[in-house]
Amino acid sequence: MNRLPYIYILFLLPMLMISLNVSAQEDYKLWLQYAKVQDSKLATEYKSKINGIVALENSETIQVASKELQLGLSGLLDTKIEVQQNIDSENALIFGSKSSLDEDILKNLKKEFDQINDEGYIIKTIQVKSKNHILITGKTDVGVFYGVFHFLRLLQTKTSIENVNIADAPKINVRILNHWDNLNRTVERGYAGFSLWNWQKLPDFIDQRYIDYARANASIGINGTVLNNVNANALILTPQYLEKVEALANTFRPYGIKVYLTARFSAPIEIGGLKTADPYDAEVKNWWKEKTKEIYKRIPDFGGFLVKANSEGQPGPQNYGRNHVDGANMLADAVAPFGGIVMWRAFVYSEHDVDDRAKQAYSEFVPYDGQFRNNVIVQVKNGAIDFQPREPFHPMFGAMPKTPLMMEFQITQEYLGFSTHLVYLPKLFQEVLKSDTYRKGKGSTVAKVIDGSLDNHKITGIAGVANIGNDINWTGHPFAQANWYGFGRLAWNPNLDSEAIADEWLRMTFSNDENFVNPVKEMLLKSREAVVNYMTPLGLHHIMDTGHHYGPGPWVSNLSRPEWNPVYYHKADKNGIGFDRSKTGSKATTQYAPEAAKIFDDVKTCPEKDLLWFHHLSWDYKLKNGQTLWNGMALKYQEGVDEVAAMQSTWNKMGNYVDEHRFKEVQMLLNIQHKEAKWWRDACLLYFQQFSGKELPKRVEKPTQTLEYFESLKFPFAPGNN
Ligand code: BDP
Repeated sequence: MNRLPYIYILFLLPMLMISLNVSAQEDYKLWLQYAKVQDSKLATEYKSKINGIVALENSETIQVASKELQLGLSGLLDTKIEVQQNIDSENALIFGSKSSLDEDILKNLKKEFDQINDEGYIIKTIQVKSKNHILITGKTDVGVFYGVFHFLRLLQTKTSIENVNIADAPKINVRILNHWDNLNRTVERGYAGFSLWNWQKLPDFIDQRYIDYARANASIGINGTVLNNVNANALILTPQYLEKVEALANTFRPYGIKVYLTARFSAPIEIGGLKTADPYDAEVKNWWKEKTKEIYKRIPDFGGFLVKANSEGQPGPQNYGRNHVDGANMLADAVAPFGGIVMWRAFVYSEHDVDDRAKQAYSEFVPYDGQFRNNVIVQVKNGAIDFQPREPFHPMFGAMPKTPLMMEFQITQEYLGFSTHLVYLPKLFQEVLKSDTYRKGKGSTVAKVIDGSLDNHKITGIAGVANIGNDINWTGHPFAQANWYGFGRLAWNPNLDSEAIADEWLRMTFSNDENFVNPVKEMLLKSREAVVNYMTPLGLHHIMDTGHHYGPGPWVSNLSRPEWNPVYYHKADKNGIGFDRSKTGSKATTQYAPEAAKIFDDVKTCPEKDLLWFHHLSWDYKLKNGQTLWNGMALKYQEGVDEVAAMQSTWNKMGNYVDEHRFKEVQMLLNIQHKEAKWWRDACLLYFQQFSGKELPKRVEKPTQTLEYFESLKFPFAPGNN
């Protein structure tokens, strides 16, 4: 080693104490519990391999990495870990970036360094002066930090560190959370309390929560955060708020997290005093340039803007007869000199367009392929309607090769039972990422589109609409933490398996005991299909009650915009049910590559899980299992309810493996989920039965109430609906 290592104990104690006070509850600690290793053989191995830790640098990021290692190791190994000044003794855990390594080590790591990008890391057992050590390194400090978290994960998940040799790097550049947080601290579609950002106390008060938020994100490789709602308020761009944003950016910086903001397209009028926000207007262009300069002066690594324009009433370039390219490129030009990007959302549909809503974003955006500046990335929701329990992948992913497209997933459960229902979303995410667009033949998966490998894009991105609020457990449901975690892991590598992610999350969050991990993992993996079954089986979609989207509302038909009404989506009548999007219907299938279109078009090859998304079928249509559509659908609803009952009985046996608080919390939530699953089943089946005119099959339980009762339920104060 050619540089003096540094020690960092000074800051350790006070921070640790603050964090322990706040996180009295296990809930708060997320997957960073760092519980004592129970397996005595492994504990002995770990202790023997980690005599002390040696930091090779003292940048802010390496300081927080060192702190995390000390926190993690002292918990996992239940002993104080020495911070060493040098590596004279054997078995040190050494960490620092490439520039801090000496020639000999560098030479030996050439192969590994070639494999990783700037955010990647290497964790490797090395010899220095014939003594063994474990080295964590990377090309940048943040890479090292990610390596530190990976190393801690090995210990958290019972992995031997006897002879480590790991090189890993993220496959997607922009791995970002989208907070739909308003300046008054309400959260649009938020079910975990109020916004984390305490605007009133910022910039002077830095809540420990901000730091723990950054740690949690860094631990899963999330490197960006959009602080405010896509339904934007221009005030965020005023000096009064930018000062607060700057404080958050300063707090997150050591953790490798860049701050981004949503830009309200009409901001030049609302806060700039201009008469127009026309992107062709010289004054408007200049206003954005100056505004951007002002932001970068405060926040030199500001990430850029996220924009929802001409969608659901938000202002945009179309207000001035311009188009998405004009709007996006104007903002892109403003941020380009500073290395910023513009994430321009493709979530658009119009009440003036009589075409199938599922087709509108494609129709509006695909003609612009290749016309956006190279620092614009178009952000596309995973499906063409809106974050349903299940949607086929959005056709845009297979249709804009000359434009980088980023994925937008919703981690918050707007349409999946809020934070009350246990639904493991990485299953949903993985299903979408693995879907084949067939754009360049078989194997052109959505994952390859968004990681840029299919069309060689330089900027790549993936966004998750956050499910985080100021609830003590962050996400409302202890198991919803898995969705934040899983989003981050898949953002790092969209090819990871959701089962492996569930495994590591459970071990890190709760217990390594196989008697816990195995049954609860199974419960997680089945939970997504359960919610699909009790809400929207066989391709049904958007039949939630309107506005708040809480509970069933298949009967709703009186809203001003046709495509806001559930009846628009299920089209149930006495002849059958489903939305015909095939060649004989809206022809939405033609927006897919021919191979995919063919599969969806033909009722025989269309996956049954997507059947009623693409086809309108008679109640007597025969499903693959021989059941009629009516019976099959009713049985699916029942299956969903039964699955929740199975989840309850699994969980009820887990009391010995989990702290009492979380055990009870999950138990109560599962009880609500079971009640609500039955509500869904009964309300939907009673409603659809009016059209099918058929009896419920025997295995389906009798409804608990009448249809009139279900239709009469009103929820004026359902959360998340501002
Ligand atoms: C819908 C939500 C709405 C969001 C919108 C969006 O209901 O609150 O503003 O998406 O993504 O799912 O812009």
